[in-house]
Amino acid sequence: MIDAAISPSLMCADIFRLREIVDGFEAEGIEYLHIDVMDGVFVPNFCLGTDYCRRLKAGTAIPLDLHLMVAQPEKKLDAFPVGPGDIVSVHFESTRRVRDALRAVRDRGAKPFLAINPDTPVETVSDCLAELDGVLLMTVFPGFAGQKMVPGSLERITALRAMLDGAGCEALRIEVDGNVNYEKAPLMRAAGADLFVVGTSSVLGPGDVRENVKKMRALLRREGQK
Ligand code: S6P
Ligand code: MG
Repeated sequence: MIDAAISPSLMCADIFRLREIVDGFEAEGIEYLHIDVMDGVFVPNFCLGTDYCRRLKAGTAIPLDLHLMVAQPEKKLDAFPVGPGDIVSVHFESTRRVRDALRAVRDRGAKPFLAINPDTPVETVSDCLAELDGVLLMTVFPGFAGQKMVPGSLERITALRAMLDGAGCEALRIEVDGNVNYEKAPLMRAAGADLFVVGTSSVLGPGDVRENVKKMRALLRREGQK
């Protein structure tokens, strides 16, 4: 079982407290910072952009976990400051050249992940396994924070893990994104997820951010030891 890691979704972080929040993440050993990039085309919303990523990269050593919800991401990668250690997820549904997009991520030294929407069959990833470091399995439809998990998501995690393991890809991560709360995260972990995007439902919801991280870690650790 791959070690569990946490990737807080910065679109859910109060911009007026961002420095303090990122300092807290550094102190807690957070593995990645999840950045939602939305172009108003692939999803009906606009979100964090290139300047935000550059400022973040300059201000912290925590690797970026870039979630590109943009049309034709292969044409836009150069605008983002990604390199070794960072994750870049491109959506299967966002381009007809998804393999080119994944290779472009690898060419920049970053880790290519394939993101799939809740209504995209998990088998879709099987064509791209050689290009991947992981799969971002959406547990909500992309575009907005604060949604409820789409029913059937746990079963999809189980099916994807079985498919990856069956193909000899035990080292490929499964990242889950959407409504990762304290109740569902252990269930997602038990189903085979290992990278958890946490937002308004947990770590960036009510309460102290560092205490919330500790609580989430304890829940994931307990589940991982079963
Ligand atoms: C949604 C986006 C996500 C959200 C995250 C928010 O399009 O990709 O990363 O920011 O899911 O967390 P929560 O707990 O509000 O669902
Ligand atoms: Mg996201």
